[in-house]
Amino acid sequence: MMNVILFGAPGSGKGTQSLKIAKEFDLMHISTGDVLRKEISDGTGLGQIAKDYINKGQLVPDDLIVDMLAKVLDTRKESKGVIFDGFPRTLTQAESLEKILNARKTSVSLLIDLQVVETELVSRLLERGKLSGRSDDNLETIQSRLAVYHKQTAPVTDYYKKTGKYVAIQGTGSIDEIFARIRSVLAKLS
Ligand code: B4P
Repeated sequence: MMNVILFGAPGSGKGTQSLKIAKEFDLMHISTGDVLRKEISDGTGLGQIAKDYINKGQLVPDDLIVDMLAKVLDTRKESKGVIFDGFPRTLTQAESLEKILNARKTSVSLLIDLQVVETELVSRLLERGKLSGRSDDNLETIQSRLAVYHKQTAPVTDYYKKTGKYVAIQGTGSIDEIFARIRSVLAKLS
């Protein structure tokens, strides 16, 4: 199985590129951000809790996210692998993912780190905010999301660097140019 983590700061293009990767390589796409937004729009208990964290640009607590991810994985078993979009975002989540996948007799194949300079991240998210109506795409929340990313999420890369499952890809240029870079890395895996 090919289990790929698409990693990067908010606005780095994870959601955008994950859709293309899932289609090209026939992988299940799991975006924890999308699952949380669905929980919010469905008005579930988890959604009620998640809403406050998302609106402040903070991470939803690990135990809630890990349970949610395990459930999503088990509802969609048939695929050649998974593209994890926006997960793991903390070291605890990375350790939990390993256990969850090991229990299902599989493991992470690779983490792809999409690298984009901060000015570009902010301008992409502000641009999306004009159309998306997303409650977290405003300047104050974006700044908080970026600070959380540097403090809690960026250290996750060390976990994968140690096991040789890390590759950095330049995340600027056209969407198709970036996808071509990702595809050439994944083609070697599949
Ligand atoms: P996410 O939904 O994952 O939001 P994100 O980090 O902003 O990335 P997204 O995938 O949406 O954006 P993309 O870079 O594709 O998370 C939202 C919130 O949910 C988090 O802040 C957190 O509170 C919570 N959450 C989610 N997962 C969690 C977890 N595991 N643990 C705890 N909490 C969690 O694209 C951004 C914009 O750039 C788009 O408009 C796109 O069109 C544009 N774009 C993409 N590529 C481009 C390119 N090459 N050139 C120009 N624009 C481009």
